[in-house]
Amino acid sequence: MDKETEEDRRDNNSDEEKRNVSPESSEVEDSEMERLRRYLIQKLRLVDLSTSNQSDQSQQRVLRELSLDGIVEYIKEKPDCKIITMAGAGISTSAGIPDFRSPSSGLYHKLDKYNLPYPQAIFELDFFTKNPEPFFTLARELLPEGFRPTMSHYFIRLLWEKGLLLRHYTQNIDTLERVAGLPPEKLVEAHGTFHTGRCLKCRAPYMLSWMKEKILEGMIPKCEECNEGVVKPDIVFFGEMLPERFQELADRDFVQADLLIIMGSSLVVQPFASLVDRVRTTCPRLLINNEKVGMQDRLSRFLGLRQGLVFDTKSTQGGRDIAWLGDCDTGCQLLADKLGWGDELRTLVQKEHDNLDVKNRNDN
Ligand code: CNA
Repeated sequence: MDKETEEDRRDNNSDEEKRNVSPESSEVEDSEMERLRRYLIQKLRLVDLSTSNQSDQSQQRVLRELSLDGIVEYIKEKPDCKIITMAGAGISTSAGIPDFRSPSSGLYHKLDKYNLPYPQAIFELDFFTKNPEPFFTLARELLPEGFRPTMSHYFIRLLWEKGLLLRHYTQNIDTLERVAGLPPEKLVEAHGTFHTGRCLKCRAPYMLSWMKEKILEGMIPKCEECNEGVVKPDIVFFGEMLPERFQELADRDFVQADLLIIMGSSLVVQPFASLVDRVRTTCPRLLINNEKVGMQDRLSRFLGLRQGLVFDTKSTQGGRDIAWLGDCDTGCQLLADKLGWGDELRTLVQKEHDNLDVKNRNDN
C-alpha cells in the first residue's frame, strides 16, 4: 500500500514535471530527436538527407481542388500531360484473377491446399528450387488462359492512344496489359511476366505457349536442352532482383511525370511501392483502389524514409494526393466520362472483347 502511494506520488511528480516543461526544454528535446534521426539516417545510409524533408515541400498547392474533378481539370489544362500509371493485382480481379491480399477472395487466403510453411513460400526461390509443385499448381489458376483485360487495362491503353502515357508500371504477371494492346515499350513489368521463361540450370529460354502446354497438362516444365533444370516463368520471386528495365526506366521516368495514377495495389511490396515517392513534389498522385494504401508509417516518417501518399484534405497548405475509393473499373470509367472519353472507352472495350472472344473460339 505504502509502495503504491509512493509510486502514485512519483507519478504525480512526473505529471507535474511534464506540465512544467518549458518551451526551451521541449525545443531541446526536439532538436535531440532531430539529431538522433539524422544520425540514424546517416549511419544506416537510408536516404539522401537533402531530400529527406521533401514531404514539407509537397504541401504546395498543385490542384485547384483535391478531388477527381481537380485531377480532370489538371489533365485538361495540360495537353501534353505526362502520365505514369502504376498497377497491381486489383486491376485484374474483375477479369477473374484473384489478387493476393483481399480478405477471403485473395490468394493468400486460399493456399491451405498447397501445404506451405507460410503463404509467401510459394513465391520464394529457395522453396521453389526444392519443391516447384505448389507454384505450378497455382500457376494453372493464374495462367492467362481466356482471361480478358478489364476496363482499367483499356483505360491505360486509351491514355497511350491519346499520347498522354509516359509509362505503365505493373506488378502483375498476368500479361493482360499486352493482351489489351499496350505496346511493350510503354510497359514495365516490374515483377516479370509469364510471357517468357528460363531453365534454372542452363538458362535456356522458353515461351509462354510451351510452358502453358506443360503446366495445363499438370506437368512440371523440364528443360529440353539440358534435360535437368526446371523451367521457371520469368516472374520475379521474393529475393530476386527486379528486371534491369525497371531500374533504368524508373530513374528516367518518374522525375518527368506530371501525374501519377496508382490502381489496384496494396502498395506493400518494395521497391515497387516506394516509386510513388520518386515523382516531383509538384506531381499530383491519384489512387484508385478499394482502400486507402501507401501512406507513410511512423517509423519511416521518423527516419525520413518513404514519404508515402498524404490524403490529409484538411491541410491548410494544399496537397496533391487524391484517393478515389472503389472498384478500379468504375473509377477508370468515371474518370474517362469526366474527361469526355467515356463512350470511346466503352466502345474500345466492347470491340476488343468481341475480337478476343472470336480468337478464343477459333483457338479451341
Ligand atoms: P495485393 O497486395 O493483393 O493488393 C491488391 C489491392 O487491390 C488491394 O488493396 C485491394 O483492396 C485492391 N483491389 C482488389 N480488387 C480491386 C478492384 N476490383 N478495384 C479496386 N481495388 C481492388 O496486390 P499487389 O499487386 O499490390 O501486390 C503485389 C503482388 C501481387 C505482385 O508481386 C504481383 O505479382 C502479385 N499478383 C499478381 C496477380 C496478377 O498478375 N493478376 C495476381 C495475384 C497476385
